[in-house]
Amino acid sequence: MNRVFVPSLDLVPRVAAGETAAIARLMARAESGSEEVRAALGEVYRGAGRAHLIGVTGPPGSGKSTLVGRLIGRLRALDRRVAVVAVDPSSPYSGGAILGDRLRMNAHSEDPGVFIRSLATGGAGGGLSRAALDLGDILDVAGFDAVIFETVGVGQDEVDVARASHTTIVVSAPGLGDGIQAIKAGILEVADVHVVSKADRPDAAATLADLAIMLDRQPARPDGWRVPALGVSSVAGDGLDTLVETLDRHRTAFAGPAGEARRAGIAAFRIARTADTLLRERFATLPPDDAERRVAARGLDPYAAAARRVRAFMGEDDV
Ligand SMILES: Nc1nc2c(ncn2[C@@H]2O[C@H](COP(=O)(O)OP(=O)(O)OP(=O)(O)O)[C@@H](O)[C@H]2O)c(=O)[nH]1
Ligand SMILES: [Mg+2]
Repeated sequence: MNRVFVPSLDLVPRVAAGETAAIARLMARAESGSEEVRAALGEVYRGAGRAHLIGVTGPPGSGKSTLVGRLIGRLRALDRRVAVVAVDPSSPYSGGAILGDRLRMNAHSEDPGVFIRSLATGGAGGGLSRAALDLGDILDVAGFDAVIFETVGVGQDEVDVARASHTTIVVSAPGLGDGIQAIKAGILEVADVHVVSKADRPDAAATLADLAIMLDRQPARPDGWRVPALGVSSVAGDGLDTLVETLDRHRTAFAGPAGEARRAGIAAFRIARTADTLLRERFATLPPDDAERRVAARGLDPYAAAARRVRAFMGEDDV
């Protein structure tokens, strides 16, 4: 049976009323990024701003999903509604990750105060972060108090999602390799909070100490926030209270004057990513010309051909 198409703008009040079907539908449209959904997403953005957006990133297997599962439990105990967007890179090697994450978070699957959604891919060139952050706005408007983005800290786009949150947690597993791995991937400096996971393991203390030394060597941040390194065991449940307290403290700091530059940075990032999406889409719909043939024959170079295409839509009002 074909359902009547409900315009995205009409879904917005239903999302704001917390209607799960409307939330899922608008999220699917936001992910696909159709032109029809843009005005609705604009309205959603303007209505959002209450939720705490928390990015959780770190190397594969560092314990992010288990930690997020535990965090959901703690936040629910405080009567907060929690949504999770698990961002999974489109790599075929990560095919099992989503199922695994679902299983780990399954304890909450019957709870209406918890919403979990996996985002597979948003296409090339920043589409993933654009889509993830749009989904965050939808969940924000839907009344979730916290929206957690879990991303593997490998690709730039994934790290960017975490960075564009209000509070970024970088999770490292104990052991020499992981600390170094985190720095290599360039995710050390995006952390507002460092978590050394699996603190029940005997080698966790050494990793925590290494991290503390590294953090001491970092120059003071302009916003005055001192980045803590916390040991957390999702298995034993240790360190979770401190983590929740720290998240709340950072959220308060972020909301005040000290967070102004960060908020502006996130806004700039979102404008840039959305512009990327619009330009790519618009570019793809340009009528074909003879450029491909001429570039292939080396009668025209890619720069001249690209400049010609860019000129073809510059000056147009309607992107
Ligand atoms: N000992 C111990 N093991 C843990 C803890 N937390 C997670 N693990 C184990 O670490 C492994 C990876 O945990 P995940 O939570 O799937 O890690 P992840 O970072 O989400 O992994 P990807 O999403 O695949 O990158 C699993 O085998 C967990 O059981 C902990 O607190 N202590
Ligand atoms: Mg995971």
